[in-house]
Amino acid sequence: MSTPIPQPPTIPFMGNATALDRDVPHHSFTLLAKTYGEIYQLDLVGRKLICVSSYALSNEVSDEKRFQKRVVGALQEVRNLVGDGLFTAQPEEPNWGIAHRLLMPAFGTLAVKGMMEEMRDIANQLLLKWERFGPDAMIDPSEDFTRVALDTIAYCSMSHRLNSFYTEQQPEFTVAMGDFLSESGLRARRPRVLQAVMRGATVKYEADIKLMKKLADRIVATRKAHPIPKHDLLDTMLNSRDPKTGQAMTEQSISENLLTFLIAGHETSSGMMTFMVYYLLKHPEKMRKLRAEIDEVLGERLIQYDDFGKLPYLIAVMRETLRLSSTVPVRAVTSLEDTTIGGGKYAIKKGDTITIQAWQMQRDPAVWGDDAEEFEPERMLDGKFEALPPNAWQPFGFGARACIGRAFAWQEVCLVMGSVIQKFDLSFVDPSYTLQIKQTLTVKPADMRIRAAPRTSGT
Ligand code: MNH
Repeated sequence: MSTPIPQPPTIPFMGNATALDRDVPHHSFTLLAKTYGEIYQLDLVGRKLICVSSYALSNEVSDEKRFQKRVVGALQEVRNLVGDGLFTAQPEEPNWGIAHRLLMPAFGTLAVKGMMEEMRDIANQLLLKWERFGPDAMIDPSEDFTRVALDTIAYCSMSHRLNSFYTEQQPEFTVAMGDFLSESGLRARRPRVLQAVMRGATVKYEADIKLMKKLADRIVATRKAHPIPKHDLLDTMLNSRDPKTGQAMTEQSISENLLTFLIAGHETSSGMMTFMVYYLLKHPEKMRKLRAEIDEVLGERLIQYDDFGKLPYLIAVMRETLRLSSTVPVRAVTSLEDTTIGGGKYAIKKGDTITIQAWQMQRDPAVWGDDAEEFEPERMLDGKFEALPPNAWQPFGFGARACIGRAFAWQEVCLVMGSVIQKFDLSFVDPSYTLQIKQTLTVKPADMRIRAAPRTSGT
């Protein structure tokens, strides 16, 4: 006999929609997990959503033979811009397979290694800015890491310079993308009748989409007309064929995937770097340990690709940051059959949507012990990390639909954060700052301000 899945009390017409915080639904999911435990379900204006928070259940629904990614909610709205691009394609859409097979090698470790100097070009812009602004400047790390991440992905994928570091405000394109992502989230949670009267928001939403599409289409068209002797991702998409079907990507699909990289490749990495600064500043002894490792390996010379393998504590800090604060906080799958999970305990219907709550799952004491809530990079050192149970650390998703940009993000964060810690003494402007969250498609720290004092040698 299965047990009913707990559900908070519903309100007529609204179901549980009012249980979710308008601006930061992430807070509500945390609260609901505290109240209802490893599993609960919500009725979101006619749509049933099952949420799992424990490691055991998350691991079970990470079985691709039984469950498959489903694009729902905010991600469904993001399709308004990027259609069936890699991130937002439904599993049955053929463009996913074509783009996936064609792009996997282009995002492989070796290919990404070849992007090192382009990544450095952009990273240097951040380092120079902080150095020149000096120790008294008040820095919004989230903004500057967004500049780094977005400029890096644009430069590496399509050799286009967004030049975000050369304007005081974020460039028009960045603003349009941020607003588009926030509004996509809001649209997903708005009842239809309300959406219909949101005229102003819709006009702005459509204008943002148009602006971004125009840039991507222009970049593709320009490259087609004027090829350059460079093998970036755009070149791969224009000139390779899917090894399985022999098909080329259509121009529309190329443009939608370029925008996909920009979306998927900037908030995720920039949020991760901002969380990393937060955790290191909250734990000065971990910062000292990381600093000592970097000083010993690098001294004052430039960080190189080969150094990443010699900085195990840096890697552990990165892993631990993503465990506690996955910037993609939820993933959705659907069941391929009527089934049960939890050893027969909970009945699941074919087609039910289940979300994996990464923040809860990656703090499950059953895996991480009593100090699961603590920032403890030591538990992520090589050896221990490999010995974790399957899917216990899953900030990049899983299976066929796992993150294609993982090697890219890893290299970028190693380079940027390794250099930042090497060159600056960071501090909070307000030492009593506690973590606030901003949510769009991803989550990141909000309202955090830091200072970055260039280190004089020997400190
Ligand atoms: Mn990324 C998919 C997290 C950096 C491009 N990414 C995913 C998924 C997660 C994820 C989780 C799976 C989502 C789902 O199941 O619905 N991604 C991250 C994190 C970082 C990240 C935590 C950085 C830190 N991602 C990047 C970068 C790029 C990128 C950088 C691009 C250059 N990610 C993608 C794409 C997909 C994806 C594309 C979709 C892959 C697919 O479905 O085939």
